[in-house]
Amino acid sequence: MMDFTKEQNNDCQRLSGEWTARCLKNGAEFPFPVPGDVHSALLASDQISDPYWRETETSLDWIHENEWQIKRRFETQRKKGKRAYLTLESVDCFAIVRLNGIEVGMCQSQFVRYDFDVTEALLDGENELEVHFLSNSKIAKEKHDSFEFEVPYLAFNNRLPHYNFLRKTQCHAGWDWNIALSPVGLYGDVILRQCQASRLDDISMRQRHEDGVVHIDITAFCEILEPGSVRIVARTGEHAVSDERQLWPGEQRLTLTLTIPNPRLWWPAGHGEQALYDLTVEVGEDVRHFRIGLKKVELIRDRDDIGRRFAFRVNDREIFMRGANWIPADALPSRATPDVVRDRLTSAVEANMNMLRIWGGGQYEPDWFYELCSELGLLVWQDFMFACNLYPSSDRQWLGLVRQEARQQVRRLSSHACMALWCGDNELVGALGWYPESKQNRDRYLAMYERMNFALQEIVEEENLDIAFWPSSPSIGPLNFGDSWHDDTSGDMHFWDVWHSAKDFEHYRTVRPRFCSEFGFQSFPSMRVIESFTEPRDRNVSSRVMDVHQRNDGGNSRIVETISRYFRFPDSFEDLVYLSQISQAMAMKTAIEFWRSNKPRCMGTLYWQLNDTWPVASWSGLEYGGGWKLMHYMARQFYSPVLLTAQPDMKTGDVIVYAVNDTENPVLVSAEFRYVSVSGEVRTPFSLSLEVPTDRAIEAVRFPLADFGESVFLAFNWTCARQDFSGENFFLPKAPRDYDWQDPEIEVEHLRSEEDGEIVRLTCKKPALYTSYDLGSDDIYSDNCFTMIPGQTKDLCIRRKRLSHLGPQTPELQYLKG
Ligand code: BMA
Repeated sequence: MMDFTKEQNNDCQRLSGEWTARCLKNGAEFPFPVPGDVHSALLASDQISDPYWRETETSLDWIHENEWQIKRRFETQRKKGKRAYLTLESVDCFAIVRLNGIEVGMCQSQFVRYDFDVTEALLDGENELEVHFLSNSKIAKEKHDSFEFEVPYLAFNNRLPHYNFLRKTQCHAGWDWNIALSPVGLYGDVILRQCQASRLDDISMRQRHEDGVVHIDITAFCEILEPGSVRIVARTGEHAVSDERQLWPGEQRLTLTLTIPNPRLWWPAGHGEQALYDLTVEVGEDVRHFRIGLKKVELIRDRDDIGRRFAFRVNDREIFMRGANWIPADALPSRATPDVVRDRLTSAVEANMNMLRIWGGGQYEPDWFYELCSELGLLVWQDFMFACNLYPSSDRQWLGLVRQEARQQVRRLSSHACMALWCGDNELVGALGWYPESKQNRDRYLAMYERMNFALQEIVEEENLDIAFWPSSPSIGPLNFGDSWHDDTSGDMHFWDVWHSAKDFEHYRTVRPRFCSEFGFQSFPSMRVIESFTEPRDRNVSSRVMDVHQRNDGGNSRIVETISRYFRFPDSFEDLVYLSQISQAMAMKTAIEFWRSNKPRCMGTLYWQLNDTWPVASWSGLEYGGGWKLMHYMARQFYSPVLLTAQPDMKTGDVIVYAVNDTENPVLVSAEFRYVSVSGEVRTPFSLSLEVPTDRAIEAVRFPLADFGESVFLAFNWTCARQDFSGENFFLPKAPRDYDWQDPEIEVEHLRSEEDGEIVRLTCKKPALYTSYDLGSDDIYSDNCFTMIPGQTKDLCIRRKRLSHLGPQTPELQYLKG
């Protein structure tokens, strides 16, 4: 969405705010805040109950099966001789727009900005604007039924059928982690513009970095309404440039270059400053404001003796990408506010992430989302919005709509410092092999796919905004339609064998991806979140309600089976929930530490998935509401910029400790290693100092398996000159269930310190693994998933308090039991 919120043009009137909605089925009227969605407005006016509660979901299907009308009245002063345009940033999805009873336009895509000419319909004085939403579910079916041949969708993901015919967030129809509400609404701004000589539509930017200067090529895409001269000005701080052009009516583009000497570069988190510049662009009467960052990003795909590399180079420095996949912030769009999103993105950075992939089954996020990413130092891998289904792109009208979407979005997002990559889709190459129709007639569906994929590539490359295009995620490479779920020699990989094929965690060590952009393991959210959607009688892993809040067929069984594979079976539901979170943390730790130890063969890991859209069992590290699961705490450790990790030598069984350094300079690391027995003996401290280079992981030390002895594990910690690069880690040569864990006799003391405020001090008599002090809390602790060793104290402090939608909770210690 273009940031009209900051538009300063005097003839620009925002029409967001209080509207009134009417249900066309029963005539009920209720207030409708814009931006907003129908479900949230119905909920706010007490006409429906909480969609996330127990099994409420399907009882709300009448909402997407119906038509809705939203209206508002507004006063305006009609400017003589000016043309009037109504700009709607994001309408979900099919809707007829009427001004004073006159139809002024029809919206067909949530991802396209519409600029309707309302010159004839606009009145001086009072006006009435109406958006009439049609039923997207009905239109999806009609489009499917009238299509030349079958275009299948993933039925086990999508409870609501045929949404692949709609340009609407695909997971609105349900996903293997999402509720299927199919929201309807106006998500961006609604603006009335009265324009004399020109109307500014899009602005794109590209940067050219030379010695000591950055040139920003700014292109303004305008509709010229009267022949004459148009002035364009761009300024940031003390630097400005302007030009005046004689233009004829019609679509025109104006370009101008602003040069910034002695640039302060923008860096991803952990690699330098997130320097941002305020930039203003004026075109005729229109003014737009941007916050830009000066950075260069390249996708490195050099051939090597393995295949081809897949790495990002930012400002001439190769950077290992540590991150996760982003899905929409909430299944109810009105709840995805900047405050909520800021909290989730802050959590990502706090876990040492520097990249998020905006997954193709979600949405292009609003400008403020990318501004937050730029401010926080998160690079964005941006998918185009297609996922897992097949798409009707042999229909030229449909493809035309996609082209319009792609052009607008590529231009809109070009000014954001965080942008790193445009990717064609999520898993569409693999999807060709998932359906009987496309298995039988692969030629047809591949040709259809390639029409769309090529259109997207063409747009990214024609716009030429210096962000690379990658055909699909996963992909081995351009025009390679092979299996990138298993090929680890080139391209990006989705590695799902552990979760979806029930292989053990050690199986992560059988592949060495160049870049793993998806892999994940599920867990339950904390008891506190479970309590928010259940009655006490539902709190059992086999209950119907727990099944409804699990969208991946067999998911709860997989969780339970994994628990019994690695742990002694728990006595209570609470313990099972806790163990599910440990399993997930162990899975991701195993994968990510192994792949990081393969640097530079592997240059990035983005796990599935950062966040949740509603309270559900899922692969997320942040539960619904943003609380940190154990895995997110673990992520802060396995993503620490300097990492020591123990890996088994597949041939000898010895334990090799690798040192990994993702910072830009070599670091001097001092490490201490201990053998710890379940009964609490701590043996032979072994220390080591070494310099760790930045370009590759190195072997630091080897421990023969024979040295371990029964019931012993390895614990180690390291320090660096910079405190925030220090860390701790451990390695169990056997599964946790093969140890007789004893009561650790943990003692808790509450202290206060000047610097950190309240401190929780923990000590133990026997080792305690995966200790958690306050699972499901709104407090973000300095740690909440740690190993306790006799003789060591663990001090916890609260780093941040989060806004909560849940009631209070009292901390409760949890640890691995024997
Ligand atoms: C990936 C994603 C999603 C899905 C996840 C878990 O492949 O792209 O489609 O939610 O797997 O199954």
